[in-house]
Amino acid sequence: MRIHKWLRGGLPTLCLMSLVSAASNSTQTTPATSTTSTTATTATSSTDITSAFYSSPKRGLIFIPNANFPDDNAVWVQNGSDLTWYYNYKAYPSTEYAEDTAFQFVPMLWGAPSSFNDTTFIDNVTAQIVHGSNITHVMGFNEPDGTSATGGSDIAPSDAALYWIKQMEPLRKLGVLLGAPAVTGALSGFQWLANFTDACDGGCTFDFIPIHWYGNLLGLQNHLADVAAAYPGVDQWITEFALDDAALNTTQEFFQDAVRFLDENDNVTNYSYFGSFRSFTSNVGINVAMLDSWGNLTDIGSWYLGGNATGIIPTNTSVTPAVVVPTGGTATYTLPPLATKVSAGPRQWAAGREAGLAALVAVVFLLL
Ligand SMILES: *[C@@H]1O[C@H](CO)[C@@H](O)[C@H](O)[C@H]1NC(C)=O
Ligand SMILES: *[C@@H]1O[C@H](CO)[C@@H](O)[C@H](O)[C@H]1NC(C)=O
Ligand SMILES: *[C@@H]1O[C@H](CO)[C@@H](O)[C@H](O)[C@H]1NC(C)=O
Ligand SMILES: *[C@@H]1O[C@H](CO)[C@@H](O)[C@H](O)[C@H]1NC(C)=O
Ligand SMILES: *[C@@H]1O[C@H](CO)[C@@H](O)[C@H](O)[C@H]1NC(C)=O
Ligand SMILES: *[C@@H]1O[C@H](CO)[C@@H](O)[C@H](O)[C@H]1NC(C)=O
Ligand SMILES: *[C@@H]1O[C@H](CO)[C@@H](O)[C@H](O)[C@H]1NC(C)=O
Ligand SMILES: *[C@@H]1O[C@H](CO)[C@@H](O)[C@H](O)[C@H]1NC(C)=O
Ligand SMILES: *[C@@H]1O[C@H](CO)[C@@H](O)[C@H](O)[C@H]1NC(C)=O
Ligand SMILES: *[C@@H]1O[C@H](CO)[C@@H](O)[C@H](O)[C@H]1NC(C)=O
Ligand SMILES: *[C@@H]1O[C@H](CO)[C@@H](O)[C@H](O)[C@H]1NC(C)=O
Ligand SMILES: CC(=O)N[C@H]1CO[C@H](CO)[C@@H](O)[C@@H]1O
Repeated sequence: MRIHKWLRGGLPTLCLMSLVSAASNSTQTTPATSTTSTTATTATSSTDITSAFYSSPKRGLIFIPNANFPDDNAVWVQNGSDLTWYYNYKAYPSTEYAEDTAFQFVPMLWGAPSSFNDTTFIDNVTAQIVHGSNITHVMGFNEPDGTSATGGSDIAPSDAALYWIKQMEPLRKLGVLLGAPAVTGALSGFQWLANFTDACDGGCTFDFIPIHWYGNLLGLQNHLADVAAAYPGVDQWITEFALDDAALNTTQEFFQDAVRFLDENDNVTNYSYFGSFRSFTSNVGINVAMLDSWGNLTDIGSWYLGGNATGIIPTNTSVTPAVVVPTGGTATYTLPPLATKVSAGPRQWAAGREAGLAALVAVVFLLL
């Protein structure tokens, strides 16, 4: 597990970061997160990075609320974009895309509700369906085996089972397919899911399994094979993945090889790449970014949308926000009584010049 930069540029990207103990380069042969008993995968031989790429209906958007550069929101739904669905870690769609019926929204119960009796999530999702929203899939907790320090929702499996039975399971009666809790790519993820399933005692059903991976191609391949062995026949959605903190050519090679692998893998029905932000705001290295510092699509960004290389190089150049969000305040939110391990009290976010802005974004992110 590594320490990550927090909240640079005010983006709440920390909330999305997976715990990774695998090495972040393509030379490692035994991912630390892989269980050796179930896999004997060798990485598919890497191909040269190609300028022309291709589109895929499996691709979706991780939408990160972006108060500083609102014009960027149009990039992902521009004419020709192959992105068909998105999630935003929330129960309800982002206003930016609320009217876009071609861009399917997938709600998520991000973490523990404010109390066991707080049914805001299921009430809201049910109301959306009743009002005619095209909701066919709903995802469970985001990195419940991870702590808040890395953006995990930090829920005990036994608590999560109670929340699931109350607010997720009933949605299946409305014809909605449920995504399992999206655990981190670390070994603890498998343990957490097994404990969750035990605690559910047959009361929790998932139709697909969201997966997070930060690391190299072989690690991704082994991890997906491990998940397939543990949960055979369950559709896999790779809802966060990237080779973080690597050189640009290595990052691009990973992107193309990983995306080809996911498209060819019949177990994988959907995937969303971690990178829909400007390079200088990234907390996982500038080279993963789909936008440069000014909001132009990088090669990876264009490839992901179904286009060809743009030749735009991501940089670490800091750009002044187009919209300055007022600063000040400390992020707080009500701690759920059933949740464990979460330290109590108001949260102090990252210090530094962006702390106020970051705190505000974090409040919006966590409360809305
Ligand atoms: C790749 O990862 C291995 C194992 O963590 C490490 O020993 C090596 O230094 C890394 N190589 C590069 C080029 O980063
Ligand atoms: C991706 O997810 C959506 C749900 O939002 C689903 O309708 C769609 O069929 C999936 N894409 C593929 C290629 O399976
Ligand atoms: C979108 O792109 C297609 C093909 O390039 C073109 O035929 C169509 O007119 C475009 N639509 C808009 C609204 O720009
Ligand atoms: C939760 O709801 C149950 C059933 O309505 C009720 O008995 C209980 O007092 C409520 N708990 C809280 C903390 O409000
Ligand atoms: C869901 O919650 C959001 C935020 O509170 C609210 O704006 C929206 O109207 C709710 N949707 C429904 C259908 O109740
Ligand atoms: C819902 O979205 C899916 C995926 O985009 C699409 O296949 C389906 O036709 C949509 N259904 C309705 C009723 O709009
Ligand atoms: C899973 O349960 C086992 C047995 O109670 C416990 O030792 C372990 O810490 C739990 N792991 C997680 C990630 O919840
Ligand atoms: C897909 O899942 C099945 C189990 O359902 C597994 O046997 C198979 O190896 C998986 N394929 C890949 C490419 O991981
Ligand atoms: C990336 O560039 C470095 C330096 O030019 C080179 O040594 C390395 O082989 C390249 N890696 C890939 C994957 O192209
Ligand atoms: C990408 O480049 C290829 C080869 O030059 C070309 O055939 C294709 O039309 C291009 N795609 C787009 C979306 O421009
Ligand atoms: C980008 O610049 C910031 C200072 O503005 C620095 O803290 C950070 O380490 C740099 N990131 C990279 C990946 O070079
Ligand atoms: C090469 C390129 O397209 N650069 C553009 C990046 O975005 C800025 C701001 O929108 C434009 O001014 C550049 O022309």
